[in-house]
Amino acid sequence: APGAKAQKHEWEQGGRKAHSRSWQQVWTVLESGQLRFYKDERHSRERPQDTYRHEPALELEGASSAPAADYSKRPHVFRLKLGNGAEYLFQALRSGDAEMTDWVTRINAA
Ligand code: I3P
Repeated sequence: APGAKAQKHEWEQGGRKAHSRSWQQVWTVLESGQLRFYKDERHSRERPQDTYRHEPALELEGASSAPAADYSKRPHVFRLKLGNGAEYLFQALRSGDAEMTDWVTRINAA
């Protein structure tokens, strides 16, 4: 199931610190081995090409995800590491740790 989440980009591929590091609230869709981000659910349904800030989909092949136990500024946060080395934090905004665990499981299965 897609869901509302907050996202923070931490590292670019190649190990550079990400340029834009603030939290963004996004609607996230996991489908066909990709994560895509939208302004809201309506955009994801009606305008699937119109991703948040025109960001490309994240390819989950070679990616891994786990709870971000070392990040204590927000609750229900997990980390995504892509195969290319980029890293993101996500915060589950709907139903807490249960939702966070669900995302981690589904990302690792994708
Ligand atoms: C960032 C913003 C983020 C903060 C990040 C800042 O500034 O305050 O909330 O991450 O810190 O760089 P800006 O909005 O100017 O981009 P945290 O919430 O995790 O502290 P960081 O550079 O230490 O990741």
